[in-house]
Amino acid sequence: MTSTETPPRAAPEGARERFDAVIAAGERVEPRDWMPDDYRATLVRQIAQHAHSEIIGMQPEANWITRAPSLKRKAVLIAKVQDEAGHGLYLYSAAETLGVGRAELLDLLHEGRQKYSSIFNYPTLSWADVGTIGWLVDGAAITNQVPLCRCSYGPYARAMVRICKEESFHQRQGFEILHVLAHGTPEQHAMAQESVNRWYWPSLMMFGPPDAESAHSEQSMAYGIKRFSNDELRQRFVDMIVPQADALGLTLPDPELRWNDERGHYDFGPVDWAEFKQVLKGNGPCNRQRLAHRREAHAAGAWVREAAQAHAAKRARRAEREHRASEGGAA
Ligand code: BYC
Repeated sequence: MTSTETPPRAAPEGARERFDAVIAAGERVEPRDWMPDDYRATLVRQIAQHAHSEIIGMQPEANWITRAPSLKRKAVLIAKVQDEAGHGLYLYSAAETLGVGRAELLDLLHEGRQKYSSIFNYPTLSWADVGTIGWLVDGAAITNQVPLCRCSYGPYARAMVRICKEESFHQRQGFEILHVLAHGTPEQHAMAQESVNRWYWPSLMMFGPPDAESAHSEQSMAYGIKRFSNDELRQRFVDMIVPQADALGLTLPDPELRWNDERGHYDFGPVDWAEFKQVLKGNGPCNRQRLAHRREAHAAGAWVREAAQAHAAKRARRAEREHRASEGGAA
């Protein structure tokens, strides 16, 4: 049994009531507070999936670092990919406050027992994809993640504040890349449009299945982990990107997309949920490649982890010796 599958623990007297009161008041649950097992399990599941998405998400963009069209674009892209690694670290650290180690979570990812975002199983075929990922993928991420800054679990909410600031910058750089391409030569415009055509629908899938099929939404919303449902956030995203696409001079590949005066929102066509399910089952265009690459990178980094542990152990022994010496000196 792993620490992600801990047996149920009885609540100390009054703990459940205190927990419920914190949630009802919109306050924060902190690591040392008592919490129900299903609250902890849901957080571990979601934060781990989120962390895995950040580090797997480095791959499609890193694919273009060596081929970025200028030194400036290369420097910005390297910084963005490094930011994603940092987001992974904040999130694995947040998960650690729930009593589950990073090594264990990485094992679950590598064994295919924990998910990462469907979006990163699509290939980056052109330079325009770097712009589109910034605009649509980071745009969807921000739409989903800004409400998570108000998540009921303190360490996750605080990690999200910093992540969202960095994601906003990512989104702007993606929009700017696409703006330059869309206003460039006819070939550049066509490359930008072709890229948006490929990424638009998968970006809508990032918000998860429709509410009626979302296994966890109701409980997560009751616990103040999720603040809005999958469909609410998907709608918010579509409403945001339609005018942005106009500003870019690009079209979104949905003939049913139109403003609905009565609803005060854009209507949009049906998402291909069969494709989403296939990607989640491991049958997307790049699932195998992404996991194989991650496993290889992890194995190749073993010596770094061993060296860091040896260094930390040496420092701890020295600190211990100095402590003993100072105690001896004081005596
Ligand atoms: N992809 O009951 P539901 C980023 C799973 S990183 C894969 O609605 P929930 C970025 C779901 O896990 C983007 N799986 O679930 C990084 C569940 O499966 P399990 C990642 C998905 O948790 C680098 C099942 O389907 N962001 O933006 O209530 C560069 C049923 O779904 C997906 C986050 O992780 C999906 N798209 O809601 C650039 C944000 N959707 O666990 C950008 C935090 C659903 O029962 N996460 N599933 O096996 C969340 O907000 C929620 O977990 C979700 C899903 C909205 C994603």
